[in-house]
Amino acid sequence: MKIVDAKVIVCCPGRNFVTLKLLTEDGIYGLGDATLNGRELAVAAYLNEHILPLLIGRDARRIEDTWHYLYKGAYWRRGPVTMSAIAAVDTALWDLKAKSLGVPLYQLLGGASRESVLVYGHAAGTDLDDTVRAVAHYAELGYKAIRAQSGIPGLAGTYGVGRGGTHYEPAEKGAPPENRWSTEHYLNFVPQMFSRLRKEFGPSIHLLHDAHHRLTPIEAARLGKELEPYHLFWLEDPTPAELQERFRTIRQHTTTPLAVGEVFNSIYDCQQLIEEQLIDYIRTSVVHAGGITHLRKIASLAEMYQVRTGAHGATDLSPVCMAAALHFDISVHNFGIQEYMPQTEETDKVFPHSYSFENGLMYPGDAPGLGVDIDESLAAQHPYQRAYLPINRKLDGTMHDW
Ligand code: KDG
Ligand code: MG
Repeated sequence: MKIVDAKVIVCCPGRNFVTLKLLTEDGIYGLGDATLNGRELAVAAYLNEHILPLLIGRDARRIEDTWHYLYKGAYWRRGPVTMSAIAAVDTALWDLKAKSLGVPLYQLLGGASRESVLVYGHAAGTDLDDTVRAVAHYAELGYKAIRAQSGIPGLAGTYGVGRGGTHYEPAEKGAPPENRWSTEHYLNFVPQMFSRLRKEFGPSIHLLHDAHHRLTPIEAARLGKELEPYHLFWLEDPTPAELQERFRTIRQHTTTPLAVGEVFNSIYDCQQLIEEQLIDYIRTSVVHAGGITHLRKIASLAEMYQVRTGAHGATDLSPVCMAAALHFDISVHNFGIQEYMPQTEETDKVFPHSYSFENGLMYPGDAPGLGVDIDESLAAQHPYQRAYLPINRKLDGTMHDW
């Protein structure tokens, strides 16, 4: 099953996506997501210039060997660009192999460990009342787990809160927008928000919150402690995680479960967090953490330490990644939850797929492979548009963590 053709498709059906398509001599093709939000063309160039020439003529069935060939062979290890490029190849090879055998991918990953995949949706409001309405809307849609974000009194705008709708887009066209931030305002507000949400929605619904890496460990410890009465499913990215031992401080002070890892690209980014049981959920994704092959190794390490998975699934991860995530989620034993932000209609048309959502749960479907395709002629009608994630400054203008 030799690879005879490989191409990188960059398109922007509302937002940018980078997709790898590998074709074999048998006429079967596989897809992999290579989207790195705000740095898309770096991965496209890495694939085009450095990886695709190595793939032509290789045996598409040798998934593990190809992973190490690209990882060890490059000499330069890790990093989001390299690992997203490797992930795209890896995902496309898994898709190809499952298609060639005529089975949905999860059958090659050990088969189904569960009947469905629990997902969480994003409710966000401009203020507390608006956030209550947004959570009610998601509850009506059937979500059993809801991430709640809100505009903060005293701050002009907050990342993750869409303008006049239930969805937000992580990146914006043109120069990076700038947000202003005050930890004091934020810490004073968030416990009030969850107090109100528990009063309105009762104890059963799972509530989650993302702090977007903006706190120091001791501030995060305070927040975790003050949120304890509201029993969050998780508090996400309380502090930047380059220094994994920083989580010891948070952990010593609070029983609020912690979730980290959407920016990680390797098992070495979370080894200490997992082995010291400093977190409860690992959020690495198929696209940014080296593909299904590497993600399974992270999940296996996590399983030994009772850490569960909770993969990143914002709209900057394409439907190809979502499909791969769902096959991973349904098969891996220590699955916890999957993030899900529905894509726009335009995006769903470019990437027709067999996965589905019903009543707060998702299903990868039983089509062979990933069960996702790309309509290349439609994709060509949506050319790339440069876009950036916003940046975050304190009230006095100092650049702050995201
Ligand atoms: O590209 C970055 C976004 O995907 C990220 O900011 C979204 O934090 C996020 C999340 O939890 O989905
Ligand atoms: Mg996040």
